[in-house]
Amino acid sequence: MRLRIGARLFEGPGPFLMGVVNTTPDSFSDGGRFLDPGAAAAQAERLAGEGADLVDLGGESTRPGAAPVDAAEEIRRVVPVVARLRAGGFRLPISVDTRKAEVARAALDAGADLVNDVTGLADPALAAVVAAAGVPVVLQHLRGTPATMDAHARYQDLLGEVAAELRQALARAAAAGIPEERVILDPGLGFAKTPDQTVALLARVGELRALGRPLLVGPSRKRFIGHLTGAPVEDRLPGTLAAVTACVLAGVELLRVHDVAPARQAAAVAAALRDARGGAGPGFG
Ligand code: HH2
Repeated sequence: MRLRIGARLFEGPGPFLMGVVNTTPDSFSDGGRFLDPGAAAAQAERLAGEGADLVDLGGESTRPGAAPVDAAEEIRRVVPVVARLRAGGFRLPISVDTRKAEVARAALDAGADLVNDVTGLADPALAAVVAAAGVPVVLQHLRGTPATMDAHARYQDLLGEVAAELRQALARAAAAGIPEERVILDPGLGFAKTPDQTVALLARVGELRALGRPLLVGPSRKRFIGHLTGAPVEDRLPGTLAAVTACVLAGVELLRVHDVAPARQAAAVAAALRDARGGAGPGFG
């Protein structure tokens, strides 16, 4: 990949790690821990120290069935954290995880560098904000909304339909004036996918490289790991690291994780294996 995000040029196969900080009361794994802006900023600094390449700040949980948050409340949660980090000289690019134009605008004004939209620019107003700011954007695959997505997990051809819908998201971006060179694509693990579908998608994620854009994948602590292992959310790090390894071997450039230090180690070993065999392959073997 070759993409400037804030002050940093991301170049090469990576993998690069996006550390997650949720300033929410109800996120599925870290809800309630970083609601205070000082605690959230401290967590971002901690993840930077663990080797994150950028951080992703979210003020609304997108877990299935999560209660929606209005824009003013989401701004109140996220923007003080961005402002505090920038005032303190935080050196990493900051991503804002939002599907709302007003939140993106306020976070970008406060110093965020990237918009991470789990809806893949379903809202033209958000596309317009991204286009006007000239920032890069993550377009994630989703059907419906986080509240309704579980009902939309029906596919004849899972990989083909996800790829086609990511192409539609790219077209929405282009129509809004966002050049393809600024787009990162994400298949959206667990978003409008059952655990079995998530595993099936992960097994073939490398095929999405044919879309021609850098890939971001977020396996961290997700439901499919619990489904496969019975592990509760707080015990899903080993499963997360297995998924990180699979992604790196398949050529995924960016991983969104809560546990940066362990993911850094897994990603380093996986990247060495990938490179020793001459690069990413279609499978993992
Ligand atoms: N997953 C979550 C949130 N945002 N963004 C992208 N691009 N890809 C993902 O897979 C992704 C995402 C869900 O995880 P988390 O932020 O930990 O939980 P919650 O949505 O409950 O805040």
